[in-house]
Amino acid sequence: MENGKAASQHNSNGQKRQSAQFADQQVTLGEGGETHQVAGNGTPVLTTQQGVPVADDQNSLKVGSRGPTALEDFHFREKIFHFDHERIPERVVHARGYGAHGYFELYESLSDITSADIFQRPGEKTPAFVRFSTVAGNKGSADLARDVRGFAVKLYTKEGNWDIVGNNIPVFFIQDAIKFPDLIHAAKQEPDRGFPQAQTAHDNFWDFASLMPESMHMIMWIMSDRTIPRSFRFMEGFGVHTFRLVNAEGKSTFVKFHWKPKLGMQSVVWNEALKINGADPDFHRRDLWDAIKMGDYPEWELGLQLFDEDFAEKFDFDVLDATKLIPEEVVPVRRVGRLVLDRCVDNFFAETEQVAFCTQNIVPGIDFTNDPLLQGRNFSYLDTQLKRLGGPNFTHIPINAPKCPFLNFQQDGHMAMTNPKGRANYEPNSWGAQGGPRESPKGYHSYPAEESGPKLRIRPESFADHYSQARQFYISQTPVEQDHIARALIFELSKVETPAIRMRIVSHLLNIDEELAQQVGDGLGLKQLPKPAEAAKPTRKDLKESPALSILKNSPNSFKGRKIGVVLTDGSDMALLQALKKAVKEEGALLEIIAPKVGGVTASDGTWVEAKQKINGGPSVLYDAVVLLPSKEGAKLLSMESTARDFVADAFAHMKFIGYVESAMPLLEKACIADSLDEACIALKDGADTTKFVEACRQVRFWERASKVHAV
Ligand code: HDE
Repeated sequence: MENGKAASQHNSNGQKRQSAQFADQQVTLGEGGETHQVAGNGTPVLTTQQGVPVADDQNSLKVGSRGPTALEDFHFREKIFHFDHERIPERVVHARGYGAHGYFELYESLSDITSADIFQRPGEKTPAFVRFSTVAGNKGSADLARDVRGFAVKLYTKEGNWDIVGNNIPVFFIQDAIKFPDLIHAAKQEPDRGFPQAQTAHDNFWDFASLMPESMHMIMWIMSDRTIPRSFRFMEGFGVHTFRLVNAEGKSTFVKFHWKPKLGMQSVVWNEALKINGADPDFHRRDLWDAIKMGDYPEWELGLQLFDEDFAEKFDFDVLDATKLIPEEVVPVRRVGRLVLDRCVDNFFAETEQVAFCTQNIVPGIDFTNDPLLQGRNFSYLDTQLKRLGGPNFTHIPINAPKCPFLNFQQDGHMAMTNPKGRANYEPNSWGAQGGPRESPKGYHSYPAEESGPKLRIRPESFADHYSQARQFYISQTPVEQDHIARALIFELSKVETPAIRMRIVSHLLNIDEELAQQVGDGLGLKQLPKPAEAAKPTRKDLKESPALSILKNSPNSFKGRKIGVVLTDGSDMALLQALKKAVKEEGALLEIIAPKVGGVTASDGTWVEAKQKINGGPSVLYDAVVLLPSKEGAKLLSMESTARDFVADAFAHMKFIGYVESAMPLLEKACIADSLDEACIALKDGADTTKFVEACRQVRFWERASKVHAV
C-alpha cells in the first residue's frame, strides 16, 4: 500500500497533480475591486467560502489512502453542502425562461396623460430586464412547445421598478383569478402519471377548456401559430389587462400595453416545431443569446391603446374582462418608445432565475383597474416569490433591486443585504434629519375611483359573451392560418382519449365557425357533429375582421434577422458561396454552413471553409431557408445519406425557399422533390441569382406549396 504522502501527489486518474505554486502576487478582479491571490499560472487561487486557499480540490481528506473520509474535512463538507442546496423551486408556471438586459427609450413626452417618470423626457433611456418563457413545461422542457410565451419586462425607472408581466397573446383563458390553479393543474402534466410534459394535448386540459366556454377566445389564439414562434425576437407582447395612466392633474386614461417586434412576426410550422425540439431544444434561448452576442440587438416598440371611460362604456365588451381585446382598428396603437435588448446575462441563475416579476410593481402615474384577473395576480406574484426565493428580502438581490435610491423601515429577515443605518427604525419619530426617510406628497397615490356595492361572488353579465371575439380572431386569419388552427385542433384533440371531451370542444367550435367545426369533426373522424354548446349569451355578435390579428397579413417583407443554412461538400463552388454571403449580409440576415464533417470542406478553389454543423446535427428545421451547393461528387455522397435527404425533404415540406445548383439534382431526386420543384425552388447559376434568391426569401415561406405536401 502506498503511504499517504505519495498518494496525495496523484489525482484519481493517476496523473501527477500540478502542485499549486502560490506566488506572493495579488490581482484585482471584478467591478467590486476585490484582490485575489494568484496561483503560479496567473489564475486566481481557489478558496473556500471563507476565503481559505485550497491546496487540493481533487481528493477528500482520508484516514490512510483507502480509509474513511474524515468528518474534519471542512472543504469537502462545505463544497458538498453547498451543492446539495443549489436548486430553488422552479416557477409554478413559466418555469422555462430566458432573460436579457437592455433599455427602454422614449420617443415623445406623455406628460399630458401620465406623470410616470419614465414617460416624461423624449430620448431618455431606462434600464430594463426581460424574461421570455413558456408556461406549462418544466424548467428543462423544450423551447418549441405549443404554448403561450411569457413576455415579462422589468423597467428600472427613476421612481421605482415597474413590471409589465405580459404574454405574447393579448387575451387569457379565464376571467377570474380564482380559476387559475384549476387552469394550470389541467394544463400541466396529469398528477397520477406525471405526463405529458409541456403539452396541452391531453384529456385534462381539453376537459377543463370544454367546460369553461370563457376560454374559447384564448383557445383560438393558442391553436394559431402564435404559440410556435420562430423566436422571441419575432413575437408580439401584450400587457393583456386594461391599466390606467394618471396625469399630474389626477386625470385617468385607460391603457392596453403592446410590444411590437421590429423584425415583424414569424412562426414555425408544427411539424418543424416537433423536429426543432429534438434537434435543438434550446432553439429560442440560443437565438436570443446569439443575436445579442453578434450585436444584432432585438428590438420592440412599446404601443399604447389609449381610451377613456366613455369609450369603455360604449365598447361591445367589458374592458375589465381579460378574455377580450380591443381591436387595433378600433383603438389604434400609438408607438411611444422602443425596448432594445443589448446584453446577455452574466449568470443565468443570478439574473434569469432569480428575477422576480410582480404585477403589483407599478410606479406613480400608473394604476390598476378592477380586472378580477389582475387583482388576483397582484397577490399571487408577491406570494410566489417568497416561496421561490426563500424570504422577503428577494428585493435585495441585485436583479430585483431598484436602480433608484430606496429607503424604508423594513428590516431583518433571512439574508438581509441592504440594512438601514442609524437609531430610528420606525416613524413618525422625532429624530429630525437623523430620523430616516419620510413620506412625500409626490409619492404614489392610488387613483381615487369610486367603488361601492354589495359583496358578491358573481360574474358580471358584461363578461358573458364567449364566442364573438373568438370568431373575430378566426375570420381575421388568412386561409393558411385558418388551416393551421384546424390542424392544431385536430392534432391536440387526437391525443385526447375521451370521445366526449372531443365532442364538447367541437360543440363550442360550432358557436365560433361552422366550417371550422366541420373540418375538425371530419379530421377527428366524427360520424356526426354534436349540437352547438349552450351559450350563456346565445347571440353571437358578428364583428368585423381585424387584420391586425393575423401574422401573415402583417408580414414584414424582409429577411432581416433570419438564417440561411448552406450545404457544402468538398468541391463546392466558392464564387457562388461568396456571392451568397454578400447578398445575405446586405439583407441583414445570417448564413450558416452545414457539411458532411464539422471540420469543413475544401471548396472549388482549394480554400478551406469551416462548417458550423455536421449534416446530421444541423437539420433544415434550424434555418429559415436553405441553399444546396454540393459539388457533383458531393451530391452523390449526400444522396446516400438519409439525414441529407431529410434536410432537403423537410425544407420542402416546411414550405421554405430552396436555392440549389445544378449539381445538387441527385440529392433533390433522392429526396423525392426533383419532380415537384416550384417557383420557391430557385436554381443558382451565378452571383446575380443569389441576390434574387435572398430577395425571394423575404416572403419567408412559399405557402402555395401547402397543398402539395399535405394530403391527409
Ligand atoms: Fe402569471 N404567474 N398568473 N400570468 N405570469 C406567474 O409568478 C398568475 C397571467 C405571467 O418570467 C407566477 O413569478 C395568476 C396572465 C408571466 O418570471 C405566478 C394568474 C399573464 C410569468 C403567476 C396569472 C401572466 C408569470 C409563477 C391569473 C399575462 C413569468 C412564477 C390571475 C398577462 C414571469 C412567478 C417570469 C408567472 C400567477 C395569469 C403572465 C404563480 C394567479 C393573464 C410572463 O405568480
